Amino acid sequence: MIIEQSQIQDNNKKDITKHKESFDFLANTLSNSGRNVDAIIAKLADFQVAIPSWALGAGGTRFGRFSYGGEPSSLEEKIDDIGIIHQLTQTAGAISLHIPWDIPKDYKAIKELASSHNIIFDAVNSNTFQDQANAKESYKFGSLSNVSNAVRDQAIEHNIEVIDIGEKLGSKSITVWLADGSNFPGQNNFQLALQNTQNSLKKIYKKLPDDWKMFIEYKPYEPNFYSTVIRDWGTSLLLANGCGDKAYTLVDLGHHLPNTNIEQIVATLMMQGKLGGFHFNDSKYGDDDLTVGSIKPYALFLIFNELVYGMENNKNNPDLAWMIDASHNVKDPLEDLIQSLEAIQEAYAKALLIDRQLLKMAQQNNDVVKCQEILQDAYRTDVRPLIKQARYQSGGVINPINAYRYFDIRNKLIKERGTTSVATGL
Ligand SMILES: [Mn+2]
Repeated sequence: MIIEQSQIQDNNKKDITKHKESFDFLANTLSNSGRNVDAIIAKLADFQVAIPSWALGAGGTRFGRFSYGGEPSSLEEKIDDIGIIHQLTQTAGAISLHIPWDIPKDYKAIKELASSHNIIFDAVNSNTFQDQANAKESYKFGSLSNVSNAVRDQAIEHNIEVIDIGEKLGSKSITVWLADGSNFPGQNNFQLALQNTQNSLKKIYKKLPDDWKMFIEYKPYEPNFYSTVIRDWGTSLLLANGCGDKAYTLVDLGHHLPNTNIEQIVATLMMQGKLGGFHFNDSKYGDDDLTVGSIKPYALFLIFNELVYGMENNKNNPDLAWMIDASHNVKDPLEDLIQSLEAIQEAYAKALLIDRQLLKMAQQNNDVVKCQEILQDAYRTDVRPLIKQARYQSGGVINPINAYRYFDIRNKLIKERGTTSVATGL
């Protein structure tokens, strides 16, 4: 489903007067305090976040799953859904595929479809956390860390196949997340499991094309509850360093124990030039995969403070691969993703407002009160007119959720695809 550009323009007509008023006021205020509003808007417009192919249907929990109707049941339909989000927000110009759920049948056609929506293929994700039909070996007791050679080889082969598929689509990176670990003390030899994982990753790394990156994701627990082989950023960094220059750590906001200082992790990794990928979501207790910014927006802002600092100061760190890694249980997934994109842009815009010179001076003078005032002055600024302006200038809509509802997109998708279609991989 394609929304006509004229529909977008008509939709913006209702909102433009009110938007202009609030934008002009904010732009004036910011300019008067020495901020370069055009530069901020250009950065917001440039910022693109990948949508993973598994986020477009109802995720469900281990207790149940409640469908929305009109869910995409093929890779083509998933790309179409991201196309809708991108058309409205101009912020979702990339898709992250999960193999084997999303193996294209016709590569040329898939590439053409994506480019018709202005969508590129971001990192490809391997899957060794569940057994595939007809698989010879089982991942029940781990994949890259498994005690069995045959299981490890199968998992390595799978990752290499994922790289091959990604290459055909124009991807430039692979994300490896392992569910490997143990549920009970004594079940695993920690050292052997880590050593096996390092050796397996090295074999995958060897097959990595020169212009590719490998992202190593970590997670402290779940689905294994006693130990996880790649449990934290330090372990991930250790493994990445063991592989080589093209291997990086990936931070997923939900993959930390409660109250972890994620912004400090970001700062440390960027200083080392080793932060490669970033997965957005929000959480209250664990890997809750809730809408970005719905629970801890201030923490997200503090993380963006470090990301912006790193992007400006750590030229040894590559451009990051941004992705939303969330699950949608009680909201329309497309609306949920639009809300997440808005929250990401908001945190980014606020971080761009921080007066870095002033903050540095206050830090040098140990003026703790001033430091907090500078951060919170940026945080308390209502930056939404900047985001709307960036979207509007890029050809998107001023108010994406309103437009999504006004265009009645979910009902149109249900009409097109029916009420029982289920997104593959879920
Ligand atoms: Mn993730």
